[in-house]
Amino acid sequence: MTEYRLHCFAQSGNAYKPALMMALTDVEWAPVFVDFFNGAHRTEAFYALNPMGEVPVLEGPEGTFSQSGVILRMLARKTQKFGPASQPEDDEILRWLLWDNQKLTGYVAPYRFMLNFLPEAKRDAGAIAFLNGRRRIAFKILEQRLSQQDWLALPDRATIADISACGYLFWLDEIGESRDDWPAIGRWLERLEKLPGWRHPYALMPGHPLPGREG
Ligand SMILES: N[C@@H](CCC(=O)N[C@@H](CS)C(=O)NCC(=O)O)C(=O)O
Repeated sequence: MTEYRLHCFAQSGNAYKPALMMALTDVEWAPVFVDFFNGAHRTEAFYALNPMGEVPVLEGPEGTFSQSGVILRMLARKTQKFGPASQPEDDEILRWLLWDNQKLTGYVAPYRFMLNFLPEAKRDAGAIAFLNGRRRIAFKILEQRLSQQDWLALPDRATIADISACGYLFWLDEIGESRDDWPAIGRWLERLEKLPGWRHPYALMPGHPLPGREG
């Protein structure tokens, strides 16, 4: 039997984080499709699974977990991969996980959502401009960090901080960005793509393309 069940959908970079972690660590898992764009995360059944009403949720032998950062930390402990080897490393990894959740993914995800998935009539130009400004600051911080070292939290190896921060960045085209304009980020994404087991989010999780967007 499959060890883990990840409630996810292809367009979710937050779900991609644990999906990628499991792909990179050879953990046995199966996706459970959440029909997010038809409101499946707003149903009683989903709130019973996660009172926060958020994807991802991971079910496994250790229990039911939400928040990608918590899931990544649990999987790192379980697999003994991409995690810390000491308390200072743990602190540094957590520091970047929190930064990613609030300042990088926290702005990139709604920005991409508004540009790509929200019907045009519902788009708010002011909100889009605000999110674009905030996510650009996060891009600059990421670019600066990665021009100093190969990996985000620890200089010499990939950790769950990298797996978290890259969550939305294999969709640079959907954010109106290009690796050419962010060379250190681009080289880091290439390093991630070379990790054994790496796959693009649309290849790892169900639900792509969205109905009506085929071809
Ligand atoms: N910090 C959370 C963010 C999760 C999140 O925002 N997921 C989106 C899908 S990608 C969601 O379920 N949004 C529903 C909502 O915000 O109401 C994590 O890392 O798991």
